[in-house]
Amino acid sequence: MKTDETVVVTGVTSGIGLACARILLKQGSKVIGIGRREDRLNALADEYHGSFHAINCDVRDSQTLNERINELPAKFAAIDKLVNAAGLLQGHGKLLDITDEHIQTMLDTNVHGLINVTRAVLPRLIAGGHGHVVNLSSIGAHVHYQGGHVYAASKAFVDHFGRCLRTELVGSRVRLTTIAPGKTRSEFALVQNNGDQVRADKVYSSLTPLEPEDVANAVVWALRQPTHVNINLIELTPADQELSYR
Ligand code: 8X3
Repeated sequence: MKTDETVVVTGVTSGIGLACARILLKQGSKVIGIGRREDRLNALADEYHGSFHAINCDVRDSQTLNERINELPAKFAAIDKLVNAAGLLQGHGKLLDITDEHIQTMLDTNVHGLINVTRAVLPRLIAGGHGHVVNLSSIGAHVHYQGGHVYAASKAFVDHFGRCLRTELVGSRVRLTTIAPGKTRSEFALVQNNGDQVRADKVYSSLTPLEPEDVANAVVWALRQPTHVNINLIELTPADQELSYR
């Protein structure tokens, strides 16, 4: 499929965000990639010269985010779609085992960051009259498990925020989809384990995890449905992921 559209993707420097960007770019979309790692953003801009516009910004920083969106080059200024993929899990164990900093970072990124980007981009989606927002939630939003607390609840926020926002968007021709993946092989586990690769690898040792491309395929499938169809929610997990804690 060949497309002519501009898509904002957050969390674009790794994992699901990166996989979404690569598929979209391959299909001919222009991508505005938001991420914190300048070297990776520059590499993407070099690789997809002319089709990829980098915004080096933390989604928690709403002021910089709004400035960057408002000063987009003309070629990228009409935004059609938004994929909110930035999100993270930090720390292990029960609520009293994680630090205040872990809690703050997760809530600021997964909740406030998603709100910041959505508010910065939504006026352009509405103006275009055919927009689409895809929010990356998590299976953790739909099941409860020990150690889930702040992270899983932040993803439940993403689910519910999306459902409420969708009621506002009816009639605007802006669609909204929530994607809730289970275990997905990415730097997610490395971040959770503070860069400890051995511990990170153990996260995926008991099953064959989803690959970021598996999730990105679901994202792009939702984006490619006819305009009268709104995919509300997709939940996908590794075939072997235990869900008996539901
Ligand atoms: C994280 C998914 O299954 O590791 O978003 O809790 S899982």
